[in-house]
Amino acid sequence: MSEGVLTLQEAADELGVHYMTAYRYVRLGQLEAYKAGGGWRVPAEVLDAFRRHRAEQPTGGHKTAPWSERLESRLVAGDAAGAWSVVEAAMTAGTSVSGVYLEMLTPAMRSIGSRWESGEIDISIEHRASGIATRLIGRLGSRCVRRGRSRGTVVMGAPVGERHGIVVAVLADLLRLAGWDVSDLGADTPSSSFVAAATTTDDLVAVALSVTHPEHLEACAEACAALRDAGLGVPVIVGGQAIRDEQHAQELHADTAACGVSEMISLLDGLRGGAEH
Ligand code: B12
Repeated sequence: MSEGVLTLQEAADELGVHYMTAYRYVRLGQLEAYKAGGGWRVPAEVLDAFRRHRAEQPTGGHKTAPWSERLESRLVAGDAAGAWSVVEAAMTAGTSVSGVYLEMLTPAMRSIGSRWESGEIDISIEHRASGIATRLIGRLGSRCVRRGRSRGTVVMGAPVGERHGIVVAVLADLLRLAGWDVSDLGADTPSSSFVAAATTTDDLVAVALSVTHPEHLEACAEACAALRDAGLGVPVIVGGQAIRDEQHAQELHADTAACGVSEMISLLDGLRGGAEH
């Protein structure tokens, strides 16, 4: 049993591995560590749990946590380089870009939100994690470039006051991967900007609004009404954590609700005749 908090060199010595091996465990989210006094620190109980898991493996290898937890640990630690290493390792192991977004980043961010709500982590950690998530999306975005002929353009954003914009960027990339062009207006978008973008976009196929916090439903309704009054001839689709169901969408003056990305893609496929081959 180890005691207290160890430096990374002490942890490496206890594990009988080189410092760089222990550093790699940290960077890949396998060994939980935090930064203090200019170096990495490993709580003794974390090291003991890591050792126990390693001993339980028949090969003597380390039983790794799910990718989403490994990513979450790097986001919470404020370790941008480590977060990217986890993403790269997951992709090397066969996870697709959609998988990174839907099975890693989404659950990691949701869990961070729950940990903030329960008082386990400070709001500053959530802000820092959001910054790193934004940078990850920036890097992943280059892998979501649509190839071939465009299937049409979706104008997308979050209404005035709604600052949860990470999700808009994620959805935009996922739609691009499915062959659609996206005009991403981001968070906190005025109704007039939705209308301006929609009325000047060639080959518009739909307008989509994301609402995460119920406080912004009124602004969403206002934007949907403005889009309806503009007579675009394309559906206005709402989605996000604050949207309950189809009836709720209609109360907000939208044409329909999509509860997830695959539902949104099916809706678009329906509008433009089937999935892309
Ligand atoms: C990051 C974050 C922030 C960041 C946002 C940074 C940014 N640039 O986006 C900051 C720190 C700014 C923030 C602020 C606030 N936040 Co916040 N935040 C979060 C957090 C941790 C993650 C959000 C996220 O990015 N999730 C990842 C995305 C990819 O997942 P998703 O939203 O679930 O989206 C998926 C689906 O819903 C769907 N989807 C979403 N939109 C759409 C749209 C369409 C058309 C379709 C088809 C699908 C779809 O697709 C996605 C992929 O599957 C959440 C926790 C959570 N449960 O999500 C809290 C959370 C959403 N925040 C919350 C709160 C309370 C706030 C604040 C009010 C806090 C405060 N007092 O200041 C403010 C509000 C700011 C504002 N005016 O909007 C609460 C909301 C509670 C509630 N009642 O709903 C949450 C749930 C945290 C919690 N557990 O309490 N937040």
